[in-house]
Amino acid sequence: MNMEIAIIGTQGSGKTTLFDVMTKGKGSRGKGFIDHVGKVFIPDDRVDRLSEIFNPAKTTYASFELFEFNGFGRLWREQNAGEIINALSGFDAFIHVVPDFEPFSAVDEFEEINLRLILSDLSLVSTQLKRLEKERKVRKISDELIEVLRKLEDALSNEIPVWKVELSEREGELIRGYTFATNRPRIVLLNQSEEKFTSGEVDSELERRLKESHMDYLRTCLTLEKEIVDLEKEERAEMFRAYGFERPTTDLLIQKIFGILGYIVFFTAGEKEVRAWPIKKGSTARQAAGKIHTDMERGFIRAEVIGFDDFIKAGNIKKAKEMGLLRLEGKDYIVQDGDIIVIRFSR
Ligand SMILES: Nc1nc2c(ncn2[C@@H]2O[C@H](COP(=O)(O)OP(=O)(O)OP(=O)(O)O)[C@@H](O)[C@H]2O)c(=O)[nH]1
Ligand SMILES: [Mg+2]
Repeated sequence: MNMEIAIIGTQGSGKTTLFDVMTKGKGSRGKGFIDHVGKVFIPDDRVDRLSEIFNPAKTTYASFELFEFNGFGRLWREQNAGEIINALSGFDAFIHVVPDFEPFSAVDEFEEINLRLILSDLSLVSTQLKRLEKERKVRKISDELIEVLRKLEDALSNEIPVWKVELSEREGELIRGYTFATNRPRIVLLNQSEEKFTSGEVDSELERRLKESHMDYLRTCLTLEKEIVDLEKEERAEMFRAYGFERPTTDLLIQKIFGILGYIVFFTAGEKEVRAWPIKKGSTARQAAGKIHTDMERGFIRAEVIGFDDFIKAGNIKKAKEMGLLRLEGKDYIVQDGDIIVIRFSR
């Protein structure tokens, strides 16, 4: 399964601008609450190096699906909250764009989305409770489930998000199947005016609230960034530097998304293709094989593995073998970030 990331934010906050920057303008129109959908390719120097060495017919960067989701923005209606929450089930994380330029108040816009997320979850929980109470008359429903949902309903009614509610392990398990909006991993992107961005000014009240909600945030000026990414490659780097961007926001966002979702990247490399594969940290060699092809997972024998740095040291596979840097690993080997892997399998 590919990672799916949704951009959310109030109307006019800069979602489309961010979407265009991240997909390089190559998205297409979506349906329902989704305005745009596209692929984001993850720039990776290691892929470039491997590509130089293997000179493959095809080079494939890791990617994820990006969506501009307007269920909490222009298309938000409290009475449609149930429908909106249903549309969220596939998203692994949110990028929440908060506008910090005239005439917006960043704090208000941030809180407006928080409120809409809470109202959506409240609608989900209340609908569930009503349904379960009814079903209870004809079949056995776990009291525990009803209790934990009541606990959440109570919290949400007091504007407390799901992530803040203390739950036991058992309670957490009971609600695992529900797709709440207020406990979805989220990164805040503060979309500033050019002046605020270049002067480094951040509203202290907003900063306090972000910190209080343990939310990671990045700052940018999207209109400026969009102008820069539209430039030729050489000019681009220079302009990014001139305007004080540490790195393009897309790169920073990707880094953060990988961090909060716990993803790493492994590589496959050969004459046909050099390719980067995102995978959950802690995955086994066999699971990695399954990402490439189900046949490889089924018929998995072993993996030949070499870390990226070791491979660069050796220069090529033959040399790596001679140097004893290429390791044979079994199905339970835990894949490390940057591993180059060849799967041996039987058909
Ligand atoms: N000053 C300033 N204006 C911006 C910035 N980013 C976006 N805008 C403006 O805000 C308006 C909305 O930008 P969009 O990217 O379309 O915002 P959106 O969130 O997709 O809007 P909807 O999908 O209609 O809710 C445009 O007119 C942009 O030019 C920014 O960084 N600074
Ligand atoms: Mg838009």
